[in-house]
Amino acid sequence: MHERNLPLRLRTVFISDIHLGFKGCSADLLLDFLHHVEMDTLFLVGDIIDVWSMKKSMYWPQSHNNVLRTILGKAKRGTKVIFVPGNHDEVFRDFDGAVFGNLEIHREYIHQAADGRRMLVLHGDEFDSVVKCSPWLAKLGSNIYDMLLAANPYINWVRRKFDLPHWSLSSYLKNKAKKAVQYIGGFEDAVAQAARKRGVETVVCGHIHRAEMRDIDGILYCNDGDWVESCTSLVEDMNGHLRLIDWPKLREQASATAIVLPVGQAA
Ligand SMILES: [Mn+2]
Repeated sequence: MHERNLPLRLRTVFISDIHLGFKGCSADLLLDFLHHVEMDTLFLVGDIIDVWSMKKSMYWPQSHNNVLRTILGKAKRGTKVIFVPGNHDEVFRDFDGAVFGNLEIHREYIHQAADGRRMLVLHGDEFDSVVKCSPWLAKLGSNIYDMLLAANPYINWVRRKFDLPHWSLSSYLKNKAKKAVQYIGGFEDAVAQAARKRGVETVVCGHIHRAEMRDIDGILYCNDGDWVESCTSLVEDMNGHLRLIDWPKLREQASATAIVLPVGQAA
């Protein structure tokens, strides 16, 4: 099933929140993506290995190994790999500044785009305390929605048995959704504000598993998404144009011979 198209040549690829060692990781799709792209620099923007999850239960299938091997293989063949650890792999933060051939570890990094503009790269968990609201509320809402919907009649049947008032799923979810939107907005604003303070025009982060590229008061906020659910990445082409790639969607749209990048935005 391997197409013979040429790999996409990119200047930079940013991926994060892969969560290797966690059952939810979409390793096969990521491998497919990595086999289709070549880049000068690969940024691993944190939560690459889910050390938290592995401490709870050991899970390490062959495909997760293959992801690491593929990345290290690219480093061996000349790609500069820059690992900016996240909160799930924060043990690697102790290695800030370490250089292993083409692989470097940095707490955060300033990347220079093809047009010379400076891009601050960080994972983003440092802004959880600023936002003061659980990032998982955002995910929770959508994940348990179907489950709750199905359970709703039973929940209310049980509540009636105990003479409890009727519980409204829709108002519960409305509240959750509102909190999720507040959280995401607060997070994005906090990241953009930090970038402004640092004197850069562009910031790249991950952490909240929500791909985004938009202007926030003059700062270009980029979030490369995740490889648990959305399977997204941020890429910079040879001219310094930035694009978000939704790999499953792009794969579906691709012709038999070529994968064409979506129209991008100047970095
Ligand atoms: Mn994270």
